[in-house]
Amino acid sequence: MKNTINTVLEQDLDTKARFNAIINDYHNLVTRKNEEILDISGLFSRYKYPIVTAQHIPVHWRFDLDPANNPYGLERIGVNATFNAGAIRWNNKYVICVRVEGKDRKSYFAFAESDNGVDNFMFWDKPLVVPETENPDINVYDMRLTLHEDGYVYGIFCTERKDPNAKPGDTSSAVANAGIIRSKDMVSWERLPDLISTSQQRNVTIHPEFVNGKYALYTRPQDGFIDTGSGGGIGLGFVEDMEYPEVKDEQIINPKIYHTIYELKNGQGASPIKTKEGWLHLAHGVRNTAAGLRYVLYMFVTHLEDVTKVIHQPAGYFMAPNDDEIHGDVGNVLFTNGWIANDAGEVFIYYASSDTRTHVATSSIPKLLDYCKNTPKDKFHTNGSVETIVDLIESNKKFI
Ligand code: M1P
Repeated sequence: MKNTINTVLEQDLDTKARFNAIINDYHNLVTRKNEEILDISGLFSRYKYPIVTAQHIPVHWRFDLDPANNPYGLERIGVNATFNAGAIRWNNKYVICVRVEGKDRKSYFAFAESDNGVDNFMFWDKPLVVPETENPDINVYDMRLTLHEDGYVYGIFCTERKDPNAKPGDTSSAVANAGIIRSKDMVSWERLPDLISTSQQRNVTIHPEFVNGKYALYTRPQDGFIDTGSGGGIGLGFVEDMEYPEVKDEQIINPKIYHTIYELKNGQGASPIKTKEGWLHLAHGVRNTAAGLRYVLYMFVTHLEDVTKVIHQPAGYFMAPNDDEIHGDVGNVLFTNGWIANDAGEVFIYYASSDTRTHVATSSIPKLLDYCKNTPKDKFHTNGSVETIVDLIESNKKFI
């Protein structure tokens, strides 16, 4: 996949000319028009170019542009990947909060905005300095942005720290939890306590409305840092006060299930979108293969009044990595934690491929509802799938 336009590599330039060429390449990249590619399924369109790659990170975040300090014009602070972006419609712009991972493996958040949601994303002036709790975050990632009816925009992300119970010499064990910030202007952010629950957590986001007067949070309880173990599934729990975010009455509303695309684990994407016919959810499902884990995206709809109740769930995946998307830092992964429905009912799905780059796919609320309501359900056994196909063939006989 060609991510950038590297004229600078084709030339032998002095330092100043090199910087000019780098800036010129950057300008061409961030102003390039994207091109819609219709998917044969009719469910969504992909776009030719990823919307954010490592090369989209502003030049002055990466290079010391003073030739006196940097006579060879070298990149000083490299970027490894730009992925798993939260998203929100804000001040008439499509705003994404990108997980930028440096070459040092640390992730941080950087906001970027676009007028049309599919190209020309420009980063705000600086990355976000996330306010800390008394227990500093070692790594942060995968922000979900949600405008709640209480008037705050909540940013819920994964905060990762070394496992305090790791044995001496174990330099890998970590603990994941949900960190929470909120803002009324998307500029100054207040850090709230981390989620208080009975397990490790990742993929947490807040329902945009109160449910019976309480905050409702989608959770993903897990026994360990990677394995969900006996826990897992997409949960829903209730919090009375976000300043003391203790999750109560957590229940699994969308479990992991044997021999499905969410057999090993799953996780809510961004907060659900309200429609006249229910809450539209986009999530990721994971299964294990001989080649490692495979992450795909799937959808379901919950009841407008009873948000714990799944009322529609198509069998199988909605989107899976295509031939380009399958490659990257962590291959065979599509992941989403941001989407935007605009006033016209168009839906912009921000997804990342293989923990490397960020893309957009577009669809619409009517199409997604039709997909969720009318795609056959999973019958969880092979003959059930064949019966479904045979039924379709029979009903199509009058058309062929
Ligand atoms: O590497 C794939 C994804 O793995 C994790 O997701 P989950 O907790 O569902 O397994 C996250 O680290 C995510 O950032 C990453 O994209």
